[in-house]
Amino acid sequence: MTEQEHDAASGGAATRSGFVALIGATNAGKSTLVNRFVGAKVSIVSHKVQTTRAIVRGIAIHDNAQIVFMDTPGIFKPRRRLDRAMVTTAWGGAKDADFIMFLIDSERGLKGDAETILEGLKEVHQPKILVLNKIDRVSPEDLLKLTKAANDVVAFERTFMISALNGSGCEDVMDYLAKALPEGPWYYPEDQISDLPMRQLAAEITREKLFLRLHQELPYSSHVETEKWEERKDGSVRIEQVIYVERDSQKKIALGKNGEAIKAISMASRKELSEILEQPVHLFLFVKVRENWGDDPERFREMGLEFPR
Ligand SMILES: Nc1nc2c(ncn2[C@@H]2O[C@H](COP(=O)(O)OP(=O)(O)OP(=O)(O)O)[C@@H](O)[C@H]2O)c(=O)[nH]1
Ligand SMILES: [Mg+2]
Repeated sequence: MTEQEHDAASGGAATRSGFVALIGATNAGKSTLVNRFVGAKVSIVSHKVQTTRAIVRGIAIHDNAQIVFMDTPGIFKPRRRLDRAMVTTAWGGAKDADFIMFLIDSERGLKGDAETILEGLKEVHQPKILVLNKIDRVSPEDLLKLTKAANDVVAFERTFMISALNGSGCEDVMDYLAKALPEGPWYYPEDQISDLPMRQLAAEITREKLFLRLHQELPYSSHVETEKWEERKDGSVRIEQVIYVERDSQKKIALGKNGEAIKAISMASRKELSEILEQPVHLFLFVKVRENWGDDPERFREMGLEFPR
């Protein structure tokens, strides 16, 4: 679409566009919110911490604005090399954005990582809004206290109270951003909702199922890559993916007794992939041990992360 056509589509008003980075502690609900704004699943979600590993751009159109939401990894105190890469990436995302959205899990409040991030935000100079999420879990009184405490540290343009899960308050955030972003042409074609290549989204969907199904340290020690993608004449697609783990004992857990775990993960992933792709999917999962993949620059490149030295 040309700029003129955009103008026509938006009733003559000038188009607006920009990048909005979602920053927050891990598990605050950033990915849930991006999916809600976009109206489709572009970023994986789990109840576990450190689900998102690289920046995922989810693209939404609201009124005459194209808003590019940058879902970032949650910020926490890093231990492993992968942790460091994730946290650096999150702050890097903030630097590249026109607008910063600081998302807080209202139930957790400003404890721990959220407080550290708030301090860090003092050094970030783009306009910032505060978004209190999970309001379905807390009292209005606590929300007011939290609003005050956070605004005492950083001058936010506005504070919003939302539930990314049930959608309450989300429209107000979109209304605000659509007006606040700078005038300019749209960055992406109108029908594009994400910049993640399909192969990578498919790997992420499998990683989500792994996070949901497996416990303890395994989700954090694993990594999924799509190795083959073959469109078939009958309209189906054959996808081969490798789940990398670090140790043989982890491979056993990933496979499960009689292969039950891997079967369940594969079924759940295949089901969702065929919904997203709107075609039958044949999914083949392989579990491979690759010691220290968490120190392998190639794996980081695959994930879209810088390799921290
Ligand atoms: N009750 C409630 N739960 C929510 C809400 N928004 C998100 N959640 C839940 O919070 C958990 C974490 O959500 P994610 O979207 O993965 O959080 P995240 O901030 O992207 O987490 P990381 O990627 O690990 O940094 C999931 O179990 C969500 O279902 C909400 O508004 N209310
Ligand atoms: Mg996330």
